[in-house]
Amino acid sequence: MLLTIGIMARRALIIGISGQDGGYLTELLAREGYRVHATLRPDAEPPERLAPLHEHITYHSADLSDPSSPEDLIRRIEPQEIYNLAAQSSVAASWDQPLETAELTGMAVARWLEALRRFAPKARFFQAGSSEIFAPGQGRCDEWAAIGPRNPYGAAKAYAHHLVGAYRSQHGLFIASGILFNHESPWRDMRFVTRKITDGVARIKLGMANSITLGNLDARRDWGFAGDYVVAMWQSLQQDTPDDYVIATGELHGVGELVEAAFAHVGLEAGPFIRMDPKLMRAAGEQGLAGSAAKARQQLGWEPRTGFRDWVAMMVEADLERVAAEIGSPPPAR
Ligand code: NDP
Ligand code: GDR
Repeated sequence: MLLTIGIMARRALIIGISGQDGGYLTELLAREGYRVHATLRPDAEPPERLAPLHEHITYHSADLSDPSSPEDLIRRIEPQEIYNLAAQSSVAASWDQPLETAELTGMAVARWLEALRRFAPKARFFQAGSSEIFAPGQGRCDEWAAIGPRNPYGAAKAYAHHLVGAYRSQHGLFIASGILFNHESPWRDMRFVTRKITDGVARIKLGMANSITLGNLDARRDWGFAGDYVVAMWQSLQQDTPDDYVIATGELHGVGELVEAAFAHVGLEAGPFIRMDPKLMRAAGEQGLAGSAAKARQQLGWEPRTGFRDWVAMMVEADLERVAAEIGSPPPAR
């Protein structure tokens, strides 16, 4: 007699699947054999890039500002792993929307942790934290670097960071957090400087634009590739104990350097195409901080695999293809 042993797929809940990291994390979890449950705003459709993954995903319409939403979802789905990626994630926009940012990027985390404590204390929870919690002017930041946010987004993430630590020690819950430095990809939202630049370069190359307007070209960031960073998120939930991990490359690059690299990829000099707008300049944090991912390397075996020029090239190529399709022309041959 043939015995069929049904192996139940592990259930993960991704809060904020429609953003950049949600797509890469879903790819990873699908490869690992998970059933992925995910929240979408009421009436929102899943983004087109998730279409190839639809057979792995169950979508749940959720209004994250509704206090009962985490409890309802956790009780309905009974996830073993929860990844909280949802946030108002733009530093610049957080000055225009400080209350909304505090609510979704900060307060909503308290609602998730409380629902975890009450209804799924055995589930594992990943919180997407940010390097924006750190005070400026430090050397390479590890998990013990001084906290001193300089904008409403960083302040909301700092609140969430402290809350994660408090819930972990007070209630013994498995809550891991990634203190994530900037990470980019072709799925990055256009509000962020990398994508603004690579989209601009593609449009200029294809004759659809003649300039890109930017703020501070001397601003520096520790940038990596998003596809590498979601690996650390997953790994941090596969450990014996929960912890905080800085996820970073340890390298600083300037916005001007990124502009040069993106234009060089299509064989153009950047100079004639760059315009400056003082309104896009920021008051603080422009020197940039580098991160030390030594703990993640050691405990998770994580490392950034994709180099600066490689992911910049990947983004430019993806934007060339997309813009060419928009205007009905083949991407330029090189
Ligand atoms: P995105 O901004 O691309 O995605 C944010 C997600 O949050 C989207 O799914 C978005 O949904 C959702 N969201 C935003 N506002 C609301 C709302 N009011 N109600 C419901 N959902 C909402 O972020 P990333 O994928 O780049 O980042 C993932 C997480 O990692 C975020 O928490 C971010 O702060 C953090 N992080 C990211 C870094 C990076 O460099 N990418 C670095 C450090 C931290 P919708 O599409 O409907 O707007
Ligand atoms: P950041 O990302 O604020 O670091 O937050 P962003 O890409 O917006 O800015 C990076 C740097 O580029 C400079 N800059 C410009 N930025 C934008 N957006 N537009 C411009 O035209 C421009 N010109 C220069 C900025 O001043 C800044 O120095 C990202 C987000 O993903 C957060 O969610 C995350 O927590 C942090 O990274 C770590």
